[in-house]
Amino acid sequence: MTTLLAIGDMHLGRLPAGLPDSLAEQRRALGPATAWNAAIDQALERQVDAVLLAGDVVERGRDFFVAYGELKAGVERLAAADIPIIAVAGNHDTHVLPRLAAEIKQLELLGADGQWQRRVLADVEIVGWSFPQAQVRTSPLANFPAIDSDRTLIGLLHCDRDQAGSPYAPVSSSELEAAPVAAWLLGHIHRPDELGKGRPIGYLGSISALRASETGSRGPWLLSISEGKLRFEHLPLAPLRYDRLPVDISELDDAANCPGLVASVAREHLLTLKQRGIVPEAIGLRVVLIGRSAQARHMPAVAQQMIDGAEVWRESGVNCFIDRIDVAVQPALDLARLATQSDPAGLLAQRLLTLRGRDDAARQALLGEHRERLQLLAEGREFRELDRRLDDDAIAEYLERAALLTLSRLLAQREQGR
Ligand SMILES: [Mn+2]
Repeated sequence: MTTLLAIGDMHLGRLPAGLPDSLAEQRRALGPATAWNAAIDQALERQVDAVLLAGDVVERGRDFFVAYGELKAGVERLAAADIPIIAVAGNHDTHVLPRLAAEIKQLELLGADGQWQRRVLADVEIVGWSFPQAQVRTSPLANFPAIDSDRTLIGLLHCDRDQAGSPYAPVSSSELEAAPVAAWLLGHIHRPDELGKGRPIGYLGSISALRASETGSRGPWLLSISEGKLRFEHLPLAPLRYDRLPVDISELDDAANCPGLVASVAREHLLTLKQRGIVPEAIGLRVVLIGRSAQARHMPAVAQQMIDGAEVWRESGVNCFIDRIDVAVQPALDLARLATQSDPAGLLAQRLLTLRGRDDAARQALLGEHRERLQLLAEGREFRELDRRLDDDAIAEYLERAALLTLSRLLAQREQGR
């Protein structure tokens, strides 16, 4: 059996952004260098046959010395155990990675000058390509070599998948699928794909969260290859993680109890993580208040108070902080009664009932009116990383939320007018 530890975007030299003030001093300890060291511990403990780096190992050229120190210490520990380190360069480290490879002799750069290159490791062969300059507008797969090998082939590449016109080595899914490799280990996109499912072609993801939008588990992947069969295991050893935390306030009778409820849901979340063996140094919670409540319209103010007064707290040995709070609480309203009225509130209530009802022509017409506009927004650069596919349910959810908010404001105005 051959085992490989595959690491995606590390960006050594970059520090996590947006931490609360009281964790600012720990920024370095919560950054990618800590994850890199933990990954090396795993590589040594599991005695892997090689460590693979899928590009953007280093954030910028001027981080040579930061990366040199951090990378070198790790590479030397691996080299002492005779574990090779094989890397391809990405768009961030096009120039600095070859320089580091020239200085650190155990670090092997694969596919220099944009030429595909192969590296044999027992019964496995790694085939990789490195960025020759910071921008590459054509697909590197156009020059993928014809390979005649009875070893299991593993592709290692930094690229932008299914983004035609991207300056970062655009490749299409169909090109990746057509290549004669057993797996593609990709770098560039920080959100990891589910490599354990189906044909393993996907992004390894960042090794540790670099910003709050990088939610969920981060870390290297352990790949075991035995008689041509591949097994993937994600090792979520990132020192910093962010998670979306839905908190249902439907049962809350007093808004003043909201912080306590958030704390208890956070506690449960951390216990669940702990049971899965995931214990980061710090966790940023992206709270989403959900549910239906008569207090819905007070919740934005409650959320703001919580954010203003938020401090880091310890839970299960982890530093917890609230990164943000979104309010998606729906007002508890008697829609059926409202819908009998012919005023704006009544018209809104009717549309809400249509949205929640069965999928008939009226509902489709309503969704159709907004599909294109919402899709354009979702594809905007700001939201692209969210990778939000807008199906009918997602559109209905957005429309419902907007309509309910408007409706509760209308009703509040009416109350005040009385
Ligand atoms: Mn990149």
